[in-house]
Amino acid sequence: MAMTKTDKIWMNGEFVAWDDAKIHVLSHVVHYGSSVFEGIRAYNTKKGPAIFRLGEHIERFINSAKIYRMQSKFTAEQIERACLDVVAVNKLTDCYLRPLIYRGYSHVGVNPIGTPVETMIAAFPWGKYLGEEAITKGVAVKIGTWARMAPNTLPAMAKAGGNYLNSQLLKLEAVEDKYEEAIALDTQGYVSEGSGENVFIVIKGELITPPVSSSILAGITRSSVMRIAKDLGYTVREAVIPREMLYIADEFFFTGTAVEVTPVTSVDRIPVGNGERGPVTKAIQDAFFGIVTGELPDRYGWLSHVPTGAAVRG
Ligand code: PPE
Repeated sequence: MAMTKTDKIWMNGEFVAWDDAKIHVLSHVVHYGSSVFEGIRAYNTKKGPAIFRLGEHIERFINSAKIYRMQSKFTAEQIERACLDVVAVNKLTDCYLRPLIYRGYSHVGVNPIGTPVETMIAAFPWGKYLGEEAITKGVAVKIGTWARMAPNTLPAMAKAGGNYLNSQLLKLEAVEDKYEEAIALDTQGYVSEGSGENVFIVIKGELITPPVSSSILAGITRSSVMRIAKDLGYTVREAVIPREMLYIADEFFFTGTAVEVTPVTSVDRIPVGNGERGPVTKAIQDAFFGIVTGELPDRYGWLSHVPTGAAVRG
């Protein structure tokens, strides 16, 4: 499962060789989880690589940092520019971008005040999140025994490194029990999200997804799918979902940058519908993959094309 290295990583405004992109072991982030991050995909299109919803990702990135009172030295525009550059410099086409703002090295102690706020962006190839067959065949999930963060504990709307300790507990449990993924309930017992994915169910042709008040990350793929589904003529609702609704849904799918749109075909070994990818999920996938790859018109202005050749800096 080793990752594919690329040439350069952007660190605080400079391109650094992949193997030299290091930090000190006493950095605040290593000890206290003080980081916020993004996951963004670029897809190869006929006009070269294009980054999907770059502006929205960087907006959420800056907002996550704001919640933790972290101020990057770089503006949203500079970070967007650096994302385009990091794809171009590494001559990537289909790839995943990982921007991170983190508290660096100055002192040990919880108090983060005075730590340097660092910014980095890496880009590298990343295939299908839950396996090559997941997109068509679907995945088996269980309800995790760990709940998502309670409101007023860790803010779920911030895409913070620390939140992923909860995600790791869920994922470890899923793998241990031979499932592809675990779904977390919120502390009230309602459906929240997967370890790294938002959830949608389809009941009688209507799409339902949990609201932000169910301790979810406000996913950008989630909002894209809501928009696509409405334009395809489906009703889409944000509603609190009781666990048992997952067992009786006609269809169930995940959304996320890494997972894209992936069908869920069983929950706690109970088949969803007939246990295969359903027609609504397929219709959403066709529209989603068509848009991200530029096969369908970019009717929402979601693609940022990566300038190549002379425009590339660094
Ligand atoms: N919820 C969680 C907890 C989450 O981590 C993600 C993305 C989503 C929902 C979907 O959000 P969006 O990507 O904006 O549609 N998870 C990222 C990290 C996955 C990882 O393993 O790392 C991702 O998909 O990039």
